[in-house]
Amino acid sequence: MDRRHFVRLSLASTAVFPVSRVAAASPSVVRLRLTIESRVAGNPIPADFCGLSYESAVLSDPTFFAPDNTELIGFFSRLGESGALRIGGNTSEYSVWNPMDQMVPKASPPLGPDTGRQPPLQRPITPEAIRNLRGFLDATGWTLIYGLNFGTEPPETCANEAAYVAKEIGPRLVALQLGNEADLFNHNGLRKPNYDFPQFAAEWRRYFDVVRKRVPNTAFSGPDTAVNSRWLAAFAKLFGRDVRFLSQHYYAEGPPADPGATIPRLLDPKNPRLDSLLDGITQAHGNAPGVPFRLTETNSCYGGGKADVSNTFASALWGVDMMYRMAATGAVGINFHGGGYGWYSPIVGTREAGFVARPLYYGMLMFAGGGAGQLVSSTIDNPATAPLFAAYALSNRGGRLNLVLINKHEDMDVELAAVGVPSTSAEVLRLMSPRLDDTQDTTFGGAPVGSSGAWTPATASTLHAASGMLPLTIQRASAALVRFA
Ligand code: BDP
Repeated sequence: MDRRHFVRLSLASTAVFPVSRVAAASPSVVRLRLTIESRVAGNPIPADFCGLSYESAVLSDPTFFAPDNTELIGFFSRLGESGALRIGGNTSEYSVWNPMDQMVPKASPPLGPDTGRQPPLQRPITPEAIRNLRGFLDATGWTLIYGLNFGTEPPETCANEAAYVAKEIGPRLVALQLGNEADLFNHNGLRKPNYDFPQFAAEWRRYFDVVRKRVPNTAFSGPDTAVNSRWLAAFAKLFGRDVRFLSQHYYAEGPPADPGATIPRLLDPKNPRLDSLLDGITQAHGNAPGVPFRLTETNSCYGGGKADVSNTFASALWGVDMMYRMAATGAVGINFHGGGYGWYSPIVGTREAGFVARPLYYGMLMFAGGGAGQLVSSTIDNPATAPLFAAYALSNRGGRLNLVLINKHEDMDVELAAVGVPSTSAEVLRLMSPRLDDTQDTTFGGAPVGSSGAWTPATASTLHAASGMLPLTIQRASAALVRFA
């Protein structure tokens, strides 16, 4: 059903609702006060904070990340002047460097996130794929984090690949990574069941030494572990001085067959897996002071995502909250994993069929609207009355105040009084969808994202703050970006 037809039908069905049902469904309201202290600076939001992550296997189709894939370039560019593309995932351990372009049959799309449910398939990466990738990065303004095959290739082959990648990608190469989720190697068949951190550290050192010798001016990052925060902290201690940034992954839920992997759990800010990640980051910072952290792979539900959870509007609210939450912890960036038609992919499709923005993309679009800059202090007076409401304030690079207000409550509107704001007008762009579990009708600023990432806000409303106070309502299951003039 096309979008317009759907909207018409839903309006019609609202109109014929019995009054009593409408009343019963009407949301409750909570009043909150948000105090902004613009002079109390929080963590910076770097220009390349926003990122996407794709499987290495995608490179086995050299036409995917290519300068003439203008449609995908449009979707990337819409997310900001710069961003970081991370190539890795499970398939990085089975992607083989093939220095001969002509001998390789092209892979057939779509290549999405590895679900872990198929036997691993070796796929070639050729020089042509790397040259085209550089063209793609130039067209988008994005940089690259590149995962080498530490799982099944010898360090010398990784060094050959790294040398070519470093030469072709040039200044757009931010870091090389060795190993995707080596903390799971002990039970995914890549190493023996007794594989532990000391063995990983010894191997990492050996690969690092060989590869770095070939590319002495290229930075590394790691450990790119899945969940074991103790490995992250231990890695920071041993290799903190050798890496540009530390990295780990995070999936809020999974596997998809878990009946507990639901929208309410995704939206719950209290998640033991997140607590473990945050603890690991704190310990890593203690072990390697001054070395930043980047969440190089994340999404809602591992195992390729979960239908009717990962692809819903809830993922947009989760995603934008996650981005600011990570920025608030001092992380320098985040990469949402995706590709193909994976349930959690922010952008789905193929060159042949075209690309479409999923709800999660709209969360990233909202983050792009807030822009790079510096977080500033913002405090909700009584957070316990609305535990699923999150607020962030930032001073953008032009020194203007932006507020990001995320109401994940399904049945409660938030009437906010934002105090300590400039007494000027503010533009409000809303992130909305008919329902949390809607998959089709998300809009930002009243407008959908079209082909090639085309987006022009249709309904940016203007509000006026008086005496440093701005009142506004953030309806249930929606978010708002407020940009002061
Ligand atoms: C991560 C892997 C990635 C998978 C993802 C998933 O790095 O390749 O696609 O899990 O299971 O652990 O969705």
